[in-house]
Amino acid sequence: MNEILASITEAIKKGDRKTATAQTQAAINAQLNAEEILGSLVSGMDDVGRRFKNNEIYVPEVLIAARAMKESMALLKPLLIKAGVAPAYTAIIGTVQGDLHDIGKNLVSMMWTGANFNVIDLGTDVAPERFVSAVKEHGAHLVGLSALLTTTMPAMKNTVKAIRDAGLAGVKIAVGGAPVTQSFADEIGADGFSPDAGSAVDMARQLVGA
Ligand code: B1M
Repeated sequence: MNEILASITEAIKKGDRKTATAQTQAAINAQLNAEEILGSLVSGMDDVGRRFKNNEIYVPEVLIAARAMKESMALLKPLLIKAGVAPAYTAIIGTVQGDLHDIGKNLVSMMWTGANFNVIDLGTDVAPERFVSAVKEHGAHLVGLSALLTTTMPAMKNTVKAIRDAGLAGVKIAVGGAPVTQSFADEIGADGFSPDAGSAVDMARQLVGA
């Protein structure tokens, strides 16, 4: 692998924002292929996700790596647009109605962005109809629902039902959050469940067939 690309991956893994952005700029100046530069960034975030899933690192390290990724992506974005490289998949994410917890949802959003999904984050306390209209508006492939309260788990069920009732057959629904389990996900008819933001990337890729 090209030395600059390898150093970008290493910098993201370490959450080293300065090196990540400097090396991304160096790769751009050296006219390296935009998709390969993107690949080096995604590969760094993949490693962050794997270590988070294995409890080798914790939330602060993920946030620091995601910030390095975000700033490097900002440099790369004009080049990706020029080269016509767009994320292949769009995901809508939000915390369900009645629930204001967003720390875990934001981590999943960052990890999906790091895996090169186009993520539309609807925020917290999102009504089922808003999820439905966002899926239609953006032609989403995936919807991610987060719930942190046992009292808002029924809202997750209602949201899955609203999306199914809207006849959005192609869209996959992923759920997660501290009280959510695989058996609850099965019960409400979700397509996927993951217990953490690292596994949420594997789940998302699997659901959309990436
Ligand atoms: Co709240 N709260 N809270 N709270 N809060 C909990 C969740 C609680 C367990 C605390 C407790 O009692 N021990 C409890 C819920 C009990 C229950 O329902 N079983 C609780 C309660 C009761 C409440 C209030 C009702 C308190 C009150 O007002 N009486 C109230 C509700 C407000 C509302 O939402 N309507 C409330 C309010 C708040 C704050 C606003 C103060 C704040 C939220 C700030 C914010 O999010 N911006 C807050 C916080 C911070 C917590 C705790 C302390 C931490 C939650 C958190 O961010 N964890 C929490 C207790 C605890 O967990 N120790 C608690 C870190 C985060 C990284 O983990 O969100 O689980 P988590 O996300 C993980 C996974 O779950 C998964 O990946 C993430 C990363 O690995 N994941 C997904 C999450 N979403 C996913 C989606 C996926 C896939 C994976 O696919 C789409």
